[in-house]
Amino acid sequence: MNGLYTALMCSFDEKGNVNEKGLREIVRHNIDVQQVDGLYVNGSTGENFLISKEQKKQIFDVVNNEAGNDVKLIAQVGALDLDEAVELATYATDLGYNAISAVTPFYYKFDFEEIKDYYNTILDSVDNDLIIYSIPALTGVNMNLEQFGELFKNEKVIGVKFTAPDFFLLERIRHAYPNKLIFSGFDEMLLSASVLNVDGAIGSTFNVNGRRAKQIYELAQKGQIDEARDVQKVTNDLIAEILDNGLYPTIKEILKYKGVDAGVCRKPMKSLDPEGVTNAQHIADKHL
Ligand code: NGF
Repeated sequence: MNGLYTALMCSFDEKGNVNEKGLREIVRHNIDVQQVDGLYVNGSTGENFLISKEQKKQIFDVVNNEAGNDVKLIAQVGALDLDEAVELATYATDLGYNAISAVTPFYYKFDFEEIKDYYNTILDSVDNDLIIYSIPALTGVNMNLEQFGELFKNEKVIGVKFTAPDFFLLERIRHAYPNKLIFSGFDEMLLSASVLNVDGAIGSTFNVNGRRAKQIYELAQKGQIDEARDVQKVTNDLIAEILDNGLYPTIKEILKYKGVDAGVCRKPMKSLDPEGVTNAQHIADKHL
């Protein structure tokens, strides 16, 4: 399961429906042009928390059908409705997804026993491996080394998608659990995470900048740190401008500019105004 995974965007039409043709184009663009090793489906970048259970299933289907066996597939199934999480985990597993992933339960202040029960409940119901999705900035859930260790005791928990700027904790997890997979989650920090020997990365900007991300990761693995730093610098020039203009709508606009029918974001996420569209096109011309 090592390697670089795109946190896959989904194409929606103006009414918020999944645009299947556009979604297929995004999948192909990531496989054929960005040449990533895998796709992380229905994560934050896929606007997972803005869509219905039926749409999540529809997206799992379409991506699986388009990608076939070309790349590895991870299905993010985490949901506050634990029955839904179990249903989605079963659905994606039956489709043949290589692993599932689940965001830590959020909004309510769950204690650690509740978080552990959430993961074990999902895993008891499916014959698949799971990657914890830890993203404290969005969930407010900050787990420590011991708590990760407690979740890792379940052998079906094979790793973590670590989306946090805490390199102390990242190094401690790497050192303590050499056999678990760690995926770096912040694209702008990929080199720093790669130096700490992560097993791969999952990122939103890989939808448009996947080849450079792979270069950073591979150069770091070979110990070519100066070269990797140069590619991270160019990457961060791009990411800084994408973040300034609005993360997901700008990535969609860049995809559209490249001929990929990426559609619009689901409300209440805003679309870009005409000035934002022009900015996105300038960003693409300048950096891609
Ligand atoms: O979009 C976010 C929110 N994080 C992504 C990524 O960690 C999310 C990251 O690539 C993800 O993998 C998913 O869709 O589930 C950032 O967009 C990127 O580093 C720019 O900051 O924090």
